Amino acid sequence: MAIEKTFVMIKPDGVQRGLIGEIVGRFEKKGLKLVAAKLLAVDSKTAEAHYAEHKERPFFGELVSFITSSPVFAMVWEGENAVSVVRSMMGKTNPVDSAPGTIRGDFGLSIGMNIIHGSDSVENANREIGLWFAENTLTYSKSGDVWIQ
Ligand code: DAT
Ligand code: MG
Repeated sequence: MAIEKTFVMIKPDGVQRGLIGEIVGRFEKKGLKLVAAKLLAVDSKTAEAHYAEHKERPFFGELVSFITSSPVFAMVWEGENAVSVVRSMMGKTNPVDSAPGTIRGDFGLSIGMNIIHGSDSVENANREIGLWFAENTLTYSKSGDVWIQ
């Protein structure tokens, strides 16, 4: 058993297109547990820190201005192998290459506006949770847990 936490963000395009409920519903139905969530306007400093690994890439400026252009919905999800489970439910970085049934495969067409972010490793998840949620994530039991884990 490896219970992990992962940072997930519905990007401005997902929020504007009314996909918060659809995406949250997928993770809930999968059996992951929501342990933190907030809708927020992102400042450039947070966006740059979040995407620091891409700062030399040609699309970095575009990425930061996209993420800061309109509110995002930030969350932390917990569960067995949560990091890789969320990544596989998201689909590939480019929605055009993402399989139907994945979030990007079902809802996206553009690599720039690909709807969702999910941490790509436990190490990055811990770093991102620290960056986005200075307040603590919650610890609680759900009555359905016994039927999932
Ligand atoms: P992911 O979001 O799947 O982890 P990533 O970490 O490689 O992908 O890149 C972060 C984001 O940057 C990605 O969601 C969309 C944007 N991006 C990546 N490659 C790009 C490219 N070639 N052109 C434009 N935007 C890109
Ligand atoms: Mg990434």
